[in-house]
Amino acid sequence: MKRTLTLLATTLLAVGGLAIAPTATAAPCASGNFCVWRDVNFTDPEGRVFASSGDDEWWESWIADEDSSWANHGVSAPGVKDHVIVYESAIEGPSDGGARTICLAPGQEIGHNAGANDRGDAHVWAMNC
Ligand SMILES: [Ca+2]
Ligand SMILES: [Ca+2]
Repeated sequence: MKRTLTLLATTLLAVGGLAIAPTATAAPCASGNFCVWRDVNFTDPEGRVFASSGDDEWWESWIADEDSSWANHGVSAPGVKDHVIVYESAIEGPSDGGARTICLAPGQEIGHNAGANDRGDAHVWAMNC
């Protein structure tokens, strides 16, 4: 039942994303990865995608503060960190990354988000948002 509710919540979130970006399709992101694109709707001027299956506490300059769409294709399992939190600053002591710009549940794809646009510098996998 809990899994059913989680899937329902994920579906509702996905529907919300589609309402904002009606032309969005399933993001091209390999299973197990968190993917980021520099343009909205999972696109990039050079066809690049930032894909990461682990934490990255200091994004490379080409994607840092350029992120405009995001997809969490992490694989869910009991006890697995399957959510992804993006931070506005690199996580490098003494910085703790500062504010969270966006957080994605497993399977969630966000084609556009004005509040998080071009702000990310780091991401960490987590149990929850
Ligand atoms: Ca951008
Ligand atoms: Ca930033």
